[in-house]
Amino acid sequence: MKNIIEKIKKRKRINKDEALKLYDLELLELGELADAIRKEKFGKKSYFNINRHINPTNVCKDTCKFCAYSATRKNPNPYTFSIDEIVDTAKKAYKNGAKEVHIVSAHNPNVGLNWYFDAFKYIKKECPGIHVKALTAAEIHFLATEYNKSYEEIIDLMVLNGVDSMPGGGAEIFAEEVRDKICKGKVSSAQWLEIHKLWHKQGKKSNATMLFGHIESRADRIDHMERLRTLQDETGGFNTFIPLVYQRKNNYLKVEKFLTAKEILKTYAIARIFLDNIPHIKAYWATSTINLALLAQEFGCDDLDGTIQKESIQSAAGAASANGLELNDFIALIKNSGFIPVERDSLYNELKVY
Ligand code: V47
Repeated sequence: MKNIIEKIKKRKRINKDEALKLYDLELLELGELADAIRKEKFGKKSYFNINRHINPTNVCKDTCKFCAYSATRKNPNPYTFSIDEIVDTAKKAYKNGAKEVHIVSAHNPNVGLNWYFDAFKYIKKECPGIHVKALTAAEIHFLATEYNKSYEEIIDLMVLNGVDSMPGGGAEIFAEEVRDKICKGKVSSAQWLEIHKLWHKQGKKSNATMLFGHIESRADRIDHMERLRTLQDETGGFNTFIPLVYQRKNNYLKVEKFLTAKEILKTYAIARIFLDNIPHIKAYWATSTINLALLAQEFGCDDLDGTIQKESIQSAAGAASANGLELNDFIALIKNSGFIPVERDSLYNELKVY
C-alpha cells in the first residue's frame, strides 16, 4: 500500500490491481489522496449547471432489470410526449434560465426515427444558444438497429439536428457477465465504447456513467473505469465520469446488500485517482442524495450536475429527484458546505462564480 500511495502522491498512473487495493485504505486517508488531486485541479470550486432534464417517453423495447422507468415492466403508466410538448418544456426552461436540456428517452419502437430528431431540431430553433445534450449510446444503438442504419449515420443525424453533446447513460457496468444478468440484449460494452469513439472523432464531447451498487464486484467497477481510461487516452472526448448509485425500488433486480455511504465515497475517491485523464468527476445528487453529494466534494468530486427541474428515471426507482432543486437552495448548500459554487456551461466554461 505504501508504494501505491507514493505513486499517487507523485501523480503517477496506478494500475487496475492497485486501484482495487485502494478500497482497503481507511476512508479518510483515501479521501485525502483524492481531495489533494481535486484541489490541485479546481481548488474549492464546485461546478453545476442550470439544466432541465427531459425524459420524453418511457415506452421501451429493452428490458433492463434495474429499470423502474420503463413502462413495459413494473411501471404501468406508459407515456410519450408530442414534439410540441418536448419543445414547449424546453422553451419554458430556457425562459427561466436553463442553458442545457438533457434529453434521455426509453427505446420506443412506435414513434419513428424523426420523432427523436425533430425534437432536437425545433428546440435549437426556438431556444437559440441552448445546449442540447441528448441520446445515450444505448439510444443510438437502438435507433441504428431499429432503422437499419449505421452508428455513423445516426451520429450524422445528431450533428445535423443540433445535438451538442452526448450524455453518459447506458454504460451500466461493462463486465460482460454482470451486464448479461442486468441488461441482456441492450447495447454491448464494446458497442457503447465504439459509439462514444465515433462521436469523439467528430470533435464532440460526451460523459460516461457507471451504474454501481447492485450485483457487480469492486473489481468490475475498476474494470469499467479502466475501459473508459483506455478510450480516453485515445480520444480525449470524455468530459465527466458519473458513478450512478443504484436505486432499489420498483424494479426486477434482486439485490441483497446495498451500498454504504462509505463504499460510495470510496468509489468516488478511487475514480478521481484512477481516472487521471477524465477532468471531472460528478456526484450526481439524484442518485447519491444531495447530502452525500455535498460530502463527496471532499472525496474528489468537483461537479454536482445541476438543478434538473424534473427527473423521471432515477425517481421512478426511489430517488428524491422528481422535482429537482431550487437554484438558490442549490447554491446555498454548496456554499454552506465550504465550497465555491460555479455555474458552468455544458462544456465546463465558467459562467458565474457565486
Ligand atoms: O444508463 C436506470 C440509470 C441512466 C436506475 O451525462 C438508474 O450528465 C440508478 O444517462 N438506479 C440514464 N440509476 C441517466 C443518464 C444520466 C444521468 C445523469 C447525468 C448524465 C450526464 C446522464 O440512468 C441509465 C441507467 O444507468 N438508471 N435505472 C436505477 N434503478
